Amino acid sequence: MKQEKILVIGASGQIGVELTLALRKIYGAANVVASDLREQNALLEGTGPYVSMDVMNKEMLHVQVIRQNITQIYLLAAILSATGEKNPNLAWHLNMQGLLNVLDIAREEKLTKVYWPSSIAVFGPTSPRQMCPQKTIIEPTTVYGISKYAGEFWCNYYFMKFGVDVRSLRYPGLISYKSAPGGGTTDYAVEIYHEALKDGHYDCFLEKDTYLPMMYMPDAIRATIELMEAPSESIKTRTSYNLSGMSFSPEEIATEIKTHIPQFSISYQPDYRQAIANSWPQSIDDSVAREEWGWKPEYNLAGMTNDMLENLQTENR
Ligand code: NAD
Ligand code: AKB
Repeated sequence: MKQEKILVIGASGQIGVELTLALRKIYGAANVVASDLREQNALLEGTGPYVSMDVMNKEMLHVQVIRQNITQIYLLAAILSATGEKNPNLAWHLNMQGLLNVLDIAREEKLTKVYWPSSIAVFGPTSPRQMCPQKTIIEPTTVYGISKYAGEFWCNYYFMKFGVDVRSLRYPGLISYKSAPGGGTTDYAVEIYHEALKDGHYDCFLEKDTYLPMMYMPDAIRATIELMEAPSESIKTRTSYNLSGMSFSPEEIATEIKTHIPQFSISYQPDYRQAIANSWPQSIDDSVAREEWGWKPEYNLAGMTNDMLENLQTENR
């Protein structure tokens, strides 16, 4: 069997750090090259190779792929929903051109696999709000959602036309303690744990009853690796798979935190991110992922809260 050599692009981000570390455990540190626009990352330091690189520079990317004998790419560099609404042109440009650069190189260099995440942000106000199905009305109203939906069809196109084995998940909002989130609407569900431990109070930028689909990072990393390791014939969806973990509101996560920190309090000051959250479904039907490659989440709100607080407290000690 050919030894895989993986390039993770956007490795210094919220998902990238944990995915790089998980891939290094499976494939060996030397076989997973981390790369990012950022010069370095303290959490990745000393764990394996790291190159500073801009995914928009196709020539540089191509040279790295050839020089490092790369066989797989995980593309995580993107601008997320909240930052995207502040700078729509930049979000569209990076989210589209970055993906097209990777897909072209994957085709030319006959890479074995490519991973590229989509998001629940593909759905818009006309999609079903509860248990939003894999195939439904999809009319996104954010530039981030538009770029993800277009990206899904580029992935499908490169698979159908050129046989590029590109796989994708529509992640919900991801919650983690290792690396900070990078400008999304669901970021409140990470900030709230930090603020609960630091100040005992959190001023939330969403209304208390804003339900959104969410997932704890260990489930997201496992889903990504399980998808990428599934036999090609099981992957029948070449746009992107719905993926579900849990759904909760700011009020519910605050109540769960109070079972650990009784004095914790929350207030609500909704801002522009409320409109983004209101345009997304409250829960996701991921039955196609469950049927086609056996997806099953492990964490619920209580299990995640236990783990988040325990790990953040250990880090602060
Ligand atoms: P992030 O913002 O935390 O990380 C993105 C990384 O990409 C950053 O380290 C940034 O420095 C890097 N980057 C930006 N521009 C670059 C460029 N031109 N060249 C190279 N690197 C560049 O994002 P994340 O939360 O880790 O998300 C990763 C992917 O997962 C994105 O495609 C995002 O849309 C998707 N996603 C994330 C979530 C979530 O909740 N975190 C949910 C759904 C989908
Ligand atoms: C965001 O809020 O933009 C991301 C996402 C759901 O894609 N977390």
